[in-house]
Formats: sequence, structure tokens, C-alpha cells
Amino acid sequence: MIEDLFANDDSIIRQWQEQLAKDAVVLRGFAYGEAQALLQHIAKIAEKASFRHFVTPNGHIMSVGMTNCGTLGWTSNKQGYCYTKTDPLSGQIWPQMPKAFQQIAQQAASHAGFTDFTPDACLINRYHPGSRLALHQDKDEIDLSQPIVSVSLGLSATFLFGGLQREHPCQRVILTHGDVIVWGGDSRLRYHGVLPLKDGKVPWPLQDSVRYNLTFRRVSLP
Ligand code: MD6
Ligand code: FE
Repeated sequence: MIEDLFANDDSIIRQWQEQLAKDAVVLRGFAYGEAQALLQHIAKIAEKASFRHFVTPNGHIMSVGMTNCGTLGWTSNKQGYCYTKTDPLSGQIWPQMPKAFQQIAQQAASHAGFTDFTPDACLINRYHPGSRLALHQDKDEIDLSQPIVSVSLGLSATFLFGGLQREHPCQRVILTHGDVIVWGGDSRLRYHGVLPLKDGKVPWPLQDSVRYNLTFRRVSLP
């Protein structure tokens, strides 16, 4: 009976989870209700620390635009990758991590069984159609005992979820607006990437063809 009450209500969003591997789960729709607020925060952060295209150590310009919030931010240049306390573009500290960011990250982590997750860094990725992210591991964090929480907003993307070696086969996971992935433990160093973004229907309230991805990390030891 309860279901019938909501059957025709678009505002009720189904949530479910899909286990990708040990210690790796997709929480479908988990951030859907917060999406508008998260997007507003992204816009404010980008006013202070604009999206930029980093150069990789082998000299490629990344097609994904990036910025950060939190006490530490991920950066890349020809010398390598590292976390910095200040934005190399402005010389200022990175914008503070909004409460709403911390909350969704913590809630998702604990939902997936990782309690006490307190992120100190959030990398914000911006994709336009054609942007892609090559297969990589996230291993620049000192504290690898903590998971990563990843929130997808905007256009859908095909996420490649591989194994602990680059050559291992990848699962293809479609990530849509509001989906969250949490992975840590035995899966923490799995290779992963994003296929070139395809244009498509943009979810409200976005107007441009864009995908954002927030990755929350605990970089330093508590
Ligand atoms: C993206 N995500 O979804 C890129 N890394 O746009 C990542 O590179 C990533 O989703 C570590 C953990 C979760 C992620
Ligand atoms: Fe990554």
C-alpha cells in the first residue's frame, strides 16, 4: 500500500547497491537528493579555485578539468603528482570543504561499512563530451587504510573498474547523476578510469553538457 502512495511521484528516488568487488560498492542514487546543493557548492568553489587542466608527468594535458576543496588538494605537473595546501594558480589555500560535502561522504562511507571516514581532501573533476580519464591507481594518499568516496553528478559516464594490475580486465559501470562509489580495503589500489564522455540528456538543474565527479579522500594520517 505504501508503495502505491509514491508510485507516481518522481521525487521518490530508488536507492540500491551493487557490489563491484570485495570492499567496493556502488550506492545507486545515494546523493540524488543532495545533488542540487552539491552543484551549487561546486560553482562557488570554482569561483575561488578555477577548474584547470593539469599537465601529467609525461607531458600530456589532461582533458578533465580539475579543482579541489579541503585542507589538501591534488595537483599534477611535469615533476609529478602531489597534494598541496595551496592552490598553485592563486597561491591561496584551497577553499574549505563544505559541510554538505563532508556529510555525504561520511554517510556514504559508513553505509558501505567504513566508519570514521573524515576526508581532508576533495578532488573535483569536470568532464565535457570527449573528456576521458586514463586507467590509473589512486596511491598518492599517505593513509591507504581509508576508502575513497566518489560522487557522480551530471551526464552519465562509463567507469572502468579494473584489478590490482593494469592488465587485469575491467568491469564497465555506468555512473549516473547521484550515484556514489565507495571503495577501500582490498580494493583500494584497483586500477580505474573513465571512457570518453558521451553527450546526452543533462539532468536538472544543469544546463550544459557536463559531468562532475567528487572524490573524497583521507590523505594525511589523523
Ligand atoms: C571519475 N574517478 O569518476 C574518476 N578515483 O570521474 C576516479 O578517478 C576515482 O571514482 C578513486 C576512487 C574513486 C573514483
Ligand atoms: Fe581515481
